[in-house]
Amino acid sequence: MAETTPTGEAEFRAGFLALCGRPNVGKSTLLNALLRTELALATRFPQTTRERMLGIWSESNFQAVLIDTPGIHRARSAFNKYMVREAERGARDADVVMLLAEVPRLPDIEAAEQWEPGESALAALKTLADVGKPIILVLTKVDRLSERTHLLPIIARWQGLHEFSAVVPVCALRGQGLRKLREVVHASLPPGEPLFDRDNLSDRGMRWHAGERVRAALFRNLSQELPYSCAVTIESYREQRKPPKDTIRATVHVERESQKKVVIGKGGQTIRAISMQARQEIAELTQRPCDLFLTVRLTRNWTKDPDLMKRLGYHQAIGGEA
Ligand SMILES: Nc1nc2c(ncn2[C@@H]2O[C@H](COP(=O)(O)OP(=O)(O)OP(=O)(O)O)[C@@H](O)[C@H]2O)c(=O)[nH]1
Ligand SMILES: [Mg+2]
Repeated sequence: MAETTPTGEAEFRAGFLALCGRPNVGKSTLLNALLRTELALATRFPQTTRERMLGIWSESNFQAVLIDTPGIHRARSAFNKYMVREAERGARDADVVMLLAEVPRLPDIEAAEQWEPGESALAALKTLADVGKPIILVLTKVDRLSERTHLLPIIARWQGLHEFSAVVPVCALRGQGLRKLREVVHASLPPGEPLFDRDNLSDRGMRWHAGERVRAALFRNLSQELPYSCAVTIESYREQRKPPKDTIRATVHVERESQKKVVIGKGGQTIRAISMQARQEIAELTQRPCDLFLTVRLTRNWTKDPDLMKRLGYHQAIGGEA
């Protein structure tokens, strides 16, 4: 255990902190804001995060290992069930859970006083409360509020539903509320030594992050539904020392033949744009130039077939086992 001052103030604390909530509430954006990097994939589309990822948040007096989880939602397909299990597993593995919930867009204070959380936000709370860990409620996207006073009835409504260890309103995009969140997180972690080297930012290697950058480019270049039918596997990742350069070969898997054409685009236009954007982002992350070669392949109905999902790297919680 870390040495403490007589007041106990300098005691180092460390632990796992899961970021949970409905899809699209801003979990990955908050993780990036806390880590001050664009590590996690965050898009305007729900169900962007597919698997748990650890982001290692090191401060002078604590280390919180942040678990970015997929959104908790009512899942139908085998793959969506996999994502929700990943989220629950994240909460179970944590010392403390953050429930993220968006503030509603409200016209006036009367509407704020009438406001109730939606069914799916309540379902996310129930799922997490059942796990039994202390829960910090983080109210996200407060920049959407026309008046800050609208927050009070919203907070009161939530507090009537569960005994949260703290409630913190934030705007991750503008960095508001993060100092308060830092204090709350420090107070909620158990005393202990750092769990990871301070220089590490993530438990996932560059192979995994490179795949995520390709997925980011898919979201940017394809129409709404198609990125959900895509998976990315990295076939090879070669690091050349002199001159420093990475060469990556990756496959974009689609579910149906017709989707292959769309991803490739007229004369290969779309896949070229995807490759160029992903390559730039990977280079920003590694601080080295990179060559990226993408192939598009049909892996028929992979989101429905647990064996194929496993082959594409989604193998953590299939079959109900954590
Ligand atoms: N206005 C506003 N938008 C935000 C804020 N934080 C996140 N967003 C936006 O909300 C959208 C979803 O953000 P993500 O961080 O991907 O959300 P998520 O909860 O990780 O989503 P899933 O991984 O799909 O479950 C993105 O378009 C973000 O830019 C905020 O503080 N204010
Ligand atoms: Mg996410």
